[in-house]
Amino acid sequence: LATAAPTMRTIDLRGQKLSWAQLRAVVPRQSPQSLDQAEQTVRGIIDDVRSRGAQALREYAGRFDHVEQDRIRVDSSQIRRAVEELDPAVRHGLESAIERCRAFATAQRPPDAEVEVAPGAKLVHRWTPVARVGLYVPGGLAVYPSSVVMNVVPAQAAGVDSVVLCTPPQAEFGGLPHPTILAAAGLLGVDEVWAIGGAQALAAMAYGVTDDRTGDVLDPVQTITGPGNMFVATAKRLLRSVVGVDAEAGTTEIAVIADETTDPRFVAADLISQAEHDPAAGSVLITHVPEVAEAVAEAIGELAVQARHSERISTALSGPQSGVVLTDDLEASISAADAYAAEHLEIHTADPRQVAARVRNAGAIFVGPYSPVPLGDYAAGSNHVLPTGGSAVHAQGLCTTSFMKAVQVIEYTQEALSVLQDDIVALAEAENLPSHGVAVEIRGNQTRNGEG
Ligand code: HSO
Ligand code: ZN
Repeated sequence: LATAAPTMRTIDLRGQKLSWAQLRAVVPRQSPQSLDQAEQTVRGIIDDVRSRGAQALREYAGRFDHVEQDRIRVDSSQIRRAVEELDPAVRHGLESAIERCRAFATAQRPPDAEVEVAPGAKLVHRWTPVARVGLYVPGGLAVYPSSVVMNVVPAQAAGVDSVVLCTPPQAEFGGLPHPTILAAAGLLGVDEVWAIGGAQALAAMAYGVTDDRTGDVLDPVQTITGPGNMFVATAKRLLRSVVGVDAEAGTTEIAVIADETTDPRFVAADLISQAEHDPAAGSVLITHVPEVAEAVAEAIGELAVQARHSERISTALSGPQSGVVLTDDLEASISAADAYAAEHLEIHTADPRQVAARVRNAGAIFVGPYSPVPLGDYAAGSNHVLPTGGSAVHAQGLCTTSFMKAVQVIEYTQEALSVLQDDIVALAEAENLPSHGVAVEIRGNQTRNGEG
């Protein structure tokens, strides 16, 4: 049965002078109702995994993934076998992605900052990797070996000591994760993989789990990263006080800024490509040229019905989280894009680089007609774990520093300290914390005594 061509809603902003807050409110978004519901469910799952550990994980695997699990941790031999049996074309794709991602991730390693702010007053901003990190790779409607690459490569470039990967068990593969995911882990040298999906995986990594039935131990991690659906994104938000997490990388989104030079077929294909992920995915076209909006709609009509996942695509494009935003001019399109703060923003204009330079809020910006989002999804070398839901106003995509933290190192000489003695004593007195001042004075007095 053919699915009807999807209709995107239109948000007509022409002739309106909206403030930033008003713009933030009118751009397409997922309904907050479904997010609230997810929060209740996820809270229950996290508490359950925390208190009942592996037993709870086995129950969720039965309920959500329809598998009965003997071992939850994947045996290394299964990972090795998956690498051996990997389709050579897929292997080539993964290896080339790993190479480009590694080059970009390595270049992101930040240098330590060292400065002598005054004679004998030395400060170092010293970067160190997080010791142990947990990486989540989703299952759901698709299989994501590419997400293994996106999580593991920057963690390795950061120099973390240990990596655990969690990904859902699959009924089709006897309760093991998808073999291509295992193969990707194997190619990257990751040997700790657990077949746990969804919010329960994040809870397991945050609190740690001992599997009494097998003796396997999942040690707790300090940072969890990875993309996922609404439930995974919610789990990250709820676990933020327990572990470090990367940005909310929930249901995927794409926004496109178009003008009269845009090829509507390119744009239609790209909007459809991200809608393919999930019926809740968001695809947004922003343009001041109504004819282009019409041409894109027409091209979507043609391409969407032919797509393998036409039904899912149609649901996503017709949903409240998708739409066409009509603006007065390119300037207004840039403001709308900034307010939407897309996970992925494509720029298809006469001078795309110039427009890109003026955008502040986006997870990743794809510049010009030959930089489509699927390039970034798989092979560009950039990361595809990116902030969604408008969080790109404050958050960034996964990168090497997501797995690092800086320690501030302070080393003053006695002379350098004595220069500040009066200042510190005065500030300590002003804060009614005089013992702070004493800790400095006591060192000055020693000198004077020593000098006799
Ligand atoms: N577009 C997704 C990533 C992905 N696409 C993986 C295909 N595979 C979120 O950035
Ligand atoms: Zn994608």
